[in-house]
Amino acid sequence: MAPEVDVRTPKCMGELTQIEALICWKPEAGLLGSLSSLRLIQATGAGVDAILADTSRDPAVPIGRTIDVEIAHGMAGYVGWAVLDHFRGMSRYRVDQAARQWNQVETPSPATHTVGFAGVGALGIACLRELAAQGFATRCWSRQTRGGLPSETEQFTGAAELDGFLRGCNTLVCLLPLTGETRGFLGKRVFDALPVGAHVINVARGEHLVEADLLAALDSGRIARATLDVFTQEPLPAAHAFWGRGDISITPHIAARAGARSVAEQTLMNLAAIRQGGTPRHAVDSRAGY
Ligand code: NDP
Ligand code: OXD
Repeated sequence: MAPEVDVRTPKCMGELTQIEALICWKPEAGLLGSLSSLRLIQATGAGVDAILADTSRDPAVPIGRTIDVEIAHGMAGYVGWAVLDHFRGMSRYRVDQAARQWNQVETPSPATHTVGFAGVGALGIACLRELAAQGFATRCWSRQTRGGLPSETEQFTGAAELDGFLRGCNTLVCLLPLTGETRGFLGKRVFDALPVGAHVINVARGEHLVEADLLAALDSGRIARATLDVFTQEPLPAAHAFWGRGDISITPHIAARAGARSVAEQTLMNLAAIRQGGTPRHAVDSRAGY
């Protein structure tokens, strides 16, 4: 794409002080601090928690997130699948197929089912629009009000409106960034505020979930199902309690990826902007932590 660029790989980094831009997702601890000429950190994806966690990082070096149609479509497709699979009870047809049984079960109207999004940023909005287009009632919760929502979507903001938001979510989708404020968000307090029998989908970060609280909420029947793509420890250890549960669907952090081409394009574009005194696209606010 840009033959003039001197590209280094982890096995062949050369003189570290020559490196001007770093493309990464979970950099080796201390690496950022060793790159004294660094002008841009380009995240290969949307989440930057692992980059911000490197305390050797110079906070003045801007970080750009990679947001593209592939990651947005990937996330909207994954969340759409998870909502529909549970809402339409598709698992029963998989069982019926194995038993060669033909059992038609009436499908409720999606308008009777509310999907709530905790976090309605670059990926949350793509998912919300997809579910609204499928006829589901939608609501979202964020720090500030945002534009571009379908007109029927109910919007809630801030701690004061969290309970009101949760009370109406038949499905809750966590698409918050991982910050000091949001770590452990999916815990007892949130589960207790959801309607009995809700479905919880976590596609954000494993550390949003308090695992013991989820198991207790599933055991008590307060939560009917959880769909989890992200985990505190990845890969999820073979001995982990989640694997054996019929009421938890597990995928190995595959919900969405940005395309390699757009990571390259956005890196080149952002570096050019920085050289001209500008800022990267989808720049991270280091103080807010996302
Ligand atoms: P954005 O940064 O674009 O959006 C974040 C949203 O969360 C905004 O609506 C923001 O509200 C809201 N928010 C942040 N802090 C709070 C808070 N304290 N209280 C209430 N709302 C808050 O995130 P993305 O959409 O790009 O990414 C969402 C998540 O998806 C991230 O955790 C990311 O790591 C994860 N991810 C997972 C992937 C996977 O394959 N599983 C792939 C890609 C991303 P406001 O704008 O008002 O501040
Ligand atoms: C991301 C991810 O942050 O893949 O993009 O989780």
